[in-house]
Amino acid sequence: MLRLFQQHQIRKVTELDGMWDFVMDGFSGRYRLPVPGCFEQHPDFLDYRGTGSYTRPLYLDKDCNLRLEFKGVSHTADVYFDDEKIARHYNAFTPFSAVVKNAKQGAHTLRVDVDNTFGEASSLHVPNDYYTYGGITRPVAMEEVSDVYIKYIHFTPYKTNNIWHADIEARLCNLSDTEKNATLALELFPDSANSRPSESAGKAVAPELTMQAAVPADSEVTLTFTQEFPDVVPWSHLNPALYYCRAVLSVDGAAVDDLIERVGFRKIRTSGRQLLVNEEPVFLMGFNRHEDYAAVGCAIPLQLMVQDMDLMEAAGANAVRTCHYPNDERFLDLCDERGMLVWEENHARGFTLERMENPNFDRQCEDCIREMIENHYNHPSIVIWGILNECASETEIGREKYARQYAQIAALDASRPRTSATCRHLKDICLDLPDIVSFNMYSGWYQDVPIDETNRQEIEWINASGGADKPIIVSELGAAAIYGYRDRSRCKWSEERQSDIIRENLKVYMADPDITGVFIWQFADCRVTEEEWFATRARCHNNKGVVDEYRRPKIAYDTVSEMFHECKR
Ligand code: ADA
Repeated sequence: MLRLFQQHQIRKVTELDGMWDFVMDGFSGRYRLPVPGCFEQHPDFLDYRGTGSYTRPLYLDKDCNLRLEFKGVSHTADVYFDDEKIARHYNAFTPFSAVVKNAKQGAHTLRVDVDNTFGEASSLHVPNDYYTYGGITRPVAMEEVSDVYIKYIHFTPYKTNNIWHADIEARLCNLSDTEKNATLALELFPDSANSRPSESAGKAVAPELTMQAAVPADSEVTLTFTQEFPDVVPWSHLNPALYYCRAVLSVDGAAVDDLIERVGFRKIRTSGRQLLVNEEPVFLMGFNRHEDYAAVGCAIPLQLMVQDMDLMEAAGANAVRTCHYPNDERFLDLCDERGMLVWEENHARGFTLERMENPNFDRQCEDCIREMIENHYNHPSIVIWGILNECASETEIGREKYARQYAQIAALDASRPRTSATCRHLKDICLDLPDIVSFNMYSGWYQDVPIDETNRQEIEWINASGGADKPIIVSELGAAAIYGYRDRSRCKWSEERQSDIIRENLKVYMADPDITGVFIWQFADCRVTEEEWFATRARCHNNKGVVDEYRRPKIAYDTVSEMFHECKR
């Protein structure tokens, strides 16, 4: 399953989840591994960092244009179709695709070489306070696409004269060597499972939109529609009403392709210290959540995503931060359905200037941002785009990179505010750049400092450094505890002390009118790389979860739940 809803009724899609043949360079054995999956799940590869090859047969029952969609391969993929290289992709956390024009009917072989090694070629996957797994870690599908097909649809809702409208951008691709006359028809239907019962359930909520366009040979064109939708129910975290936007592409009068997206009518903007969802201020009470689960690594199946969502909702959270990379679209679909507000961010954690000056860094960040926004644009739950967690924002060269990435996001999507979580306290020189200022602060854990006083000093610094009239989010606060370690001394690393520190921090931040949201670091314990991290990470895990890596709650889970449910903001 690639998404939580059907995206095609005309285009033929075959999901390629299942057992694939696998060989690991340097190992003589031949294996069968599950896809999606991390190869670390196999006892021979528990902590292996290297290169391996997944292979499986494909059978085409007719000549066709074959499109392969990969939702995530960790961390570098080289894709071969019958030994012809058809794609290369870096970054475990963003989707990519490849098209084989006029693939012949019959049996073929698909091979994916994966590489999770560290080195200069990889500027974003580095030894870090989370683990870079190896494998085809998210779903894969093959599709038969017509000569002209729909590459993507971007749906931008907004209100004019108190009536909902949307700008709808459709990107068409012509694979053939002749110009094609295409007609695109769009309709919008309520997702009755996720919208308030309304008389429009099941019926289109606006007249069908159609547009003709000539698509030149071997090229792509963008069609833009604007339509008012007077009768729709808005999406919010309190009532996550969703709609299906269905596009049907016809050539010479015959329907040849389609694409169904799921959207929500909501407008996000900032006003002074406030973050507004449909003009209503919201106080974010969230968790930082790594895609990591004890038994399956980063290849989290839907069942366990749902368990995480249920636990976060039960704790009273209304937000989640996809620390520190774009997430699996099935989880984002869940957030859309449940009304969980999302801060999604590009892939970066804790880079010094030296690491930011890796010759691959700028391009790899740019690719990640483009793929994140192009693929995740329509999720109504994503309300903030983030970049560069705790990178070198205290340096001029770092500032140039922050500014470039903020500008790239604004060019791709002007409808959402941007932020970045800083830890360059009292020396950050980038706070004038984002729409929202966010900071990570571990008062009581790394620094035994008075929380309120430290917070006041930070906010005064923010006010003097370009953030005076912007929302402020505490993007990380927390402490570590080893699951099951109780100690009446309430010493650090005990569950009791973790609960105390989180309670004291939440008391200050939730009562501060200058702060519009908090994200607990972190939801669940996660694996980290031994290199550089073993000394401060017992068990080679980041143990600041309020649940452990098996989602067993610590005392702090109940403390957060008590505080979030009592919050009256
Ligand atoms: C930083 C970082 C997190 C995590 C945290 C910690 O704020 O953003 O990824 O490493 O520190 O646990 O210390």
